[in-house]
Amino acid sequence: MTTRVVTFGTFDALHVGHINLLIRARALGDHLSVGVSTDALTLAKKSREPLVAEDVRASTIARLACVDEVFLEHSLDAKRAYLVEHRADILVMGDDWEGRFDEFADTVRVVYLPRTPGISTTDIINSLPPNEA
Ligand code: C2G
Repeated sequence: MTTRVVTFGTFDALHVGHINLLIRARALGDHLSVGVSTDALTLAKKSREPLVAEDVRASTIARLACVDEVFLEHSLDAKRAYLVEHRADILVMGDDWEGRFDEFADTVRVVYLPRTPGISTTDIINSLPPNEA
């Protein structure tokens, strides 16, 4: 019996916090599918364009040993359909989302993992020098 894990994210400016989450998510099962937010969804949920385009973010995530499958996440409202489409047994998210996906506990095990402290894409962006262009 294969235990299939699904998680979602933008994974912009990929960093150790993202990778720690993916490794821990994969360790909860035998197969990990990752929904990578499209550029349009990222703009909608973060009010900024991602630094790295969706195709590059998706292909980068796909190269990680702990990731078995990648798909594009087009909408935050389609999560139940994605979970069915990818035959999820477990939905994993960082605990900044604590409680936000409990509605799916009727069909999957919902796990919120502690975020890696001290790093975020926002901090990385804010640490960059102003664009002199
Ligand atoms: N994360 C983490 N530690 C950090 C930063 C991020 O564990 N220091 C986790 C987040 O909690 C999330 C995952 O890494 O589970 C991806 O983070 P983001 O790319 O910021 O994803 P987000 O914008 O929260 O998109 O449908 C859900 C959304 O697509 C999630």
